[in-house]
Amino acid sequence: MTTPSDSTPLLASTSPPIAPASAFASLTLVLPAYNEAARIGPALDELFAWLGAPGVAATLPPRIRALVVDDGSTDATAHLVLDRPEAAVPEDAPIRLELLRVPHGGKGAAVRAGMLAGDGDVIVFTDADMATPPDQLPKLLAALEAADVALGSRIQPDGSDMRATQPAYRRLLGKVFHALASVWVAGPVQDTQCGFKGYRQAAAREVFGRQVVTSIVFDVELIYLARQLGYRTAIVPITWADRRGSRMRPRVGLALRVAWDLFRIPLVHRRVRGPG
Ligand SMILES: Nc1nc2c(ncn2[C@@H]2O[C@H](COP(=O)(O)OP(=O)(O)O)[C@@H](O)[C@H]2O)c(=O)[nH]1
Ligand SMILES: [Mg+2]
Repeated sequence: MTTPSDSTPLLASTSPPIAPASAFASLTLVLPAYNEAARIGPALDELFAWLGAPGVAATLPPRIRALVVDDGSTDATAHLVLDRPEAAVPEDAPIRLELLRVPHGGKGAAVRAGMLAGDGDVIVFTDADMATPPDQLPKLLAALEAADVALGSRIQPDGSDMRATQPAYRRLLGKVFHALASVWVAGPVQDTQCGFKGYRQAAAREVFGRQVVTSIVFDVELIYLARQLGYRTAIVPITWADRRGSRMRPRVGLALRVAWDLFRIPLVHRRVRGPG
């Protein structure tokens, strides 16, 4: 005779694990891209392969928009995006690829344009080279169920640092930058520069509506604004791997711009205060 307690483990082991559905109805994934013809094809292959993998859709919001923001690429980036099958599906398809073209203004300006154009309940930006693999998205979405802002972090709970895959000069520049940013602007956030951050829509409208910095310092400004506005902010450890073909070139002009932008953030936003 089979008792209920005998049959329970059998049932559990033959059923697929049921992953929790997302609490959100829609997601916009903003992908800034500038002259990315060499990298955007494989990166979008990786993204859409993951989104279409068995079991993945059930864990994500039912409506997903991937929004590539191209600010005047002079190569085939825009064509490569528009020619993809995911861009040719109907407007109301569950998963769709879109292109937003804006005047050239740098990564910060492109991200701002995408974050303000995105209509998802949650809006996430991520580097178009997929340095953060798409399978990290559920971690960010889960964090946003209890937070307004979720910041990807390449530093793991055990202290190991995914930025170890970067070239040595980038790690050194990163340390100098962090020392300046943490004292003056960013406070306790350890990895300000991770290109993987998510916002509930209302927080995105508020924060990106106030963003003025368009250089690589814009990430620090976002953290500063979220703090001033009193948003609940989650730090989300994610896996990450440096991808070849970085567009960042360390130059004197860039260093001066970074110093100036860091300096002015608290001054520009000195009157920004959250409710209460
Ligand atoms: N739209 C836009 N995207 C940019 C610009 N500069 C960098 N990006 C994007 O920002 C992301 C990260 O750039 P990447 O060169 O990989 O920088 P790194 O990973 O920090 O070395 C990529 O998706 C780039 O295409 C820019 O001027 N405009
Ligand atoms: Mg990169």
